[in-house]
Amino acid sequence: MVIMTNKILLKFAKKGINLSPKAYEKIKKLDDPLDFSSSLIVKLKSEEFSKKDLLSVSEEIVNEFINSEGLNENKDNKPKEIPLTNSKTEDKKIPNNKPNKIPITNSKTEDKKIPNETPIQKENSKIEEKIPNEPPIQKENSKIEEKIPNEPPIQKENSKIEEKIPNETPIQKENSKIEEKIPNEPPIQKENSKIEEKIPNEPPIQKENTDKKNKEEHAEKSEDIVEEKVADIDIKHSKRNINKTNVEYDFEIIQDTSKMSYTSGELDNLVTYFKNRYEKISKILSKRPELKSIQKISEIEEGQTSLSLILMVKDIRTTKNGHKLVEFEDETGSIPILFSNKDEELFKTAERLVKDEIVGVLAEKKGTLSIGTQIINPGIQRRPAKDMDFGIVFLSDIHIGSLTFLEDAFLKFVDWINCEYGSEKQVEVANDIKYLIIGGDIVDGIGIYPNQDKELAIKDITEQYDEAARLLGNIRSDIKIIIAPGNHDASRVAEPQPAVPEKYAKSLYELDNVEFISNPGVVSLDGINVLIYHGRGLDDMAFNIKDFSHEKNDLIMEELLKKRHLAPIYGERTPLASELEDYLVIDNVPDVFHTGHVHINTYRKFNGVHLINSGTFQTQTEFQKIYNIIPTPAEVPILHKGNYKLFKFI
Ligand code: D5M
Ligand code: FE
Ligand code: ZN
Repeated sequence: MVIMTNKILLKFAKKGINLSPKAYEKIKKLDDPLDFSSSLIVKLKSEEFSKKDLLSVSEEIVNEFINSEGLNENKDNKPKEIPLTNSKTEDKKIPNNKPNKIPITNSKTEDKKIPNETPIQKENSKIEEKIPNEPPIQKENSKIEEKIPNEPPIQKENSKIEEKIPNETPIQKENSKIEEKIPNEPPIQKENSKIEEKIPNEPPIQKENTDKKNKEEHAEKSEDIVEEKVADIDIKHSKRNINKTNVEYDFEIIQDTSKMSYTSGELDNLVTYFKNRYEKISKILSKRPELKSIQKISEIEEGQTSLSLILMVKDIRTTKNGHKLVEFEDETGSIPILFSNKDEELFKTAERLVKDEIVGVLAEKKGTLSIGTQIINPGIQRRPAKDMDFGIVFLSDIHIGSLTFLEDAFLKFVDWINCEYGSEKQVEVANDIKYLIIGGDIVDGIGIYPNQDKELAIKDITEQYDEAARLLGNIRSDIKIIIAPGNHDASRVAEPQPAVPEKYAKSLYELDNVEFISNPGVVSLDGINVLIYHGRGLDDMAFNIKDFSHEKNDLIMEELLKKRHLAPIYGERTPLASELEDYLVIDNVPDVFHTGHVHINTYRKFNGVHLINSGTFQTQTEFQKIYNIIPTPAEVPILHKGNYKLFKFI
């Protein structure tokens, strides 16, 4: 709670807002103080208080805001007004995310899960003196913890996942091929040396497609990343193909939590939930050769010097000399382990630890002090490239119903996918598209953040989905559309989120080429496995890990794959429902990991897995202005015959 306290005050302080002690006491007691703080800041900054001078927030202002948002101090304080799908279980589930009701992060397992106290005493002050103070050297993106052998992955069954993970760094991409001449604009070099190209407003001269050649070579080595603006060529305008398609789809839903029976959300469930997370990730970790002879904390003997453990992170502190002191736990106890900043590589890994994640730890025990020597992430095996003779388009965060939704650009996108817009070559790509995935925030929803209604073009959730159905209904019917919910959709807020319910999206359900899935969800598209995750977990990672940011969400995706969890941090921004099973564990490594939510396009390939964030079709909102989030709207990623392309519609 101390950490939470500082975060609340800091949050307001950063925006030049001073909290009165009473106001602070009030906020602290709320179910989701940080989320509430964000909302209040948005209100204060966007409304009558938009002057620059230091604001002081009294208890009255807090009360007024609580009342105006219809919040109950003992209820989930999210200002979301969208009716929920599973109303029976909803109210009970969400309380699990409340820091003041259940001692989540720090002590969640203490009371019930850990009967025995650890034999190792915490003596932080002594530790600090023993290690000299040397600042860690920051190297970005320079190190991969995993040691991953080239073994074919075994799929679809947790118990079969083989995780011998020795040393291998991902092979760097060699984006050596530029397919087209760029007469209008010079290529802009971006991180990962992607090629950005603008296609001239004329049909380009056809050249031999390099895709086949690429397949011959090592996938990650010869990868072709193309970014291009879709040429402003209107070929013809026709209505949606209403005939039933003859295309054969090998479409399979691998993971969909929508129809699960949800838990009641009692404390017992939280314990079961974390136990399940621990067991699932332990199973992966225990295959690692370094962790062959692990023991439990309670089994550590007096005088024992080398430790090999599978542990959950309970708390992370930085000592006054800049080392990381991490309090770990398992079901038998807890243990503090120090990671010295003298060991650069190890320290960098320690800096990426987050609360509630599960890792393997090797340590040297000297008396009461344990010094970490290695942190072992579950990691992933290299994914071999698969043959793919079709294209998948990735969208998210369309935010239909918002005034900032870029309808014109979206209409161009629809025309392109219908093979009616773009250069000849771009239309050829469109012609190969078989699947379209929408990873959440299809509509803008209502009551998602304070004063959102001022930015809404459509103020009724059903009408928003009607509009979505009208727009998506113009897409040719031989493209299968897969829709997962996001935090703006009419699903419950806690993850895993069930599919967008028919009740609010009837018109979408009436389209015969649309499939609905939970968030997260896993589909197999003609053998290409795609993990779809809207991405609230990315927010927590961006805020908690040094060097990570919303812009670098590709690095976050890589880290989540290594951690084998979509939202490891419990009880901060991402509301997680404590189900009996932790569905946010990445059990099986996908071919594609698709996220959205942050409204910033990224692409990266990690150990053969395509990491794709599909950006948005919405320009910056007032809310995003406050967080200085600069979106990359109307840029559409495509996985075309195994190659990544980014087509821009503005
Ligand atoms: O998210 C749009 C953007 O706003 C995305 O970059 C994440 C960011 N976002 C969303 N909620 C929060 C909170 N609570 N704090 C900070 N940043 C946030 P969207 O889901 O479309 O609203
Ligand atoms: Fe969004
Ligand atoms: Zn979102």
